[in-house]
Amino acid sequence: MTVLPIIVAPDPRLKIKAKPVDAVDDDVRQLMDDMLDSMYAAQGIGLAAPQVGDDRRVIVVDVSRENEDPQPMFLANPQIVGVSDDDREHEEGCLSLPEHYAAVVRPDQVRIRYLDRDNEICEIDAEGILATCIQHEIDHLDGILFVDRVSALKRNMILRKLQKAKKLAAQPA
Ligand code: GNR
Ligand code: NI
Repeated sequence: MTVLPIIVAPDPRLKIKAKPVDAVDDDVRQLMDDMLDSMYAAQGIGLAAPQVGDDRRVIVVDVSRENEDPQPMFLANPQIVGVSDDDREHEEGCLSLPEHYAAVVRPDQVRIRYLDRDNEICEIDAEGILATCIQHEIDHLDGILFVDRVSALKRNMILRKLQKAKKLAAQPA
């Protein structure tokens, strides 16, 4: 059980384009497990490797509710291979933008191709919160945060507040 610290914006490590893994081996599985521990510890429903300072294309997701059995998903090299015509707007949050929320419009349904924890190629159709979450995580792998998908006014307001909080936290008492 390893809980890794989650990087908070603004930070250049959240802006990188992550690199595909060659295969899901023991090393990648270790990363997936540490990410899942870190995600649960932070009470998130998804986490992407760049948020813990790793530049591989790996995400973990669990959108089960608190009163349900956990449903962890492990995805390496996730790719959107199909999207619905209809969109959905969802209030998004991000562990790298703590305490900030904004409505983001994305396709309601997506088909995702990925390598699972056993290095098998899988394809799933996702909709609703699962579709939103997986798209949010794939964005992280491309250096995109949800604030990049809202108005410049909202984006700058959120990023300025986070920048200010960092500066204050860095001040000696
Ligand atoms: O925990 C999270 N909740 C969430 C809510 C709406 C849309 C996306 C998310 S993902 C977020 C965790 C996170 O920052 N993943 O990158
Ligand atoms: Ni996020």
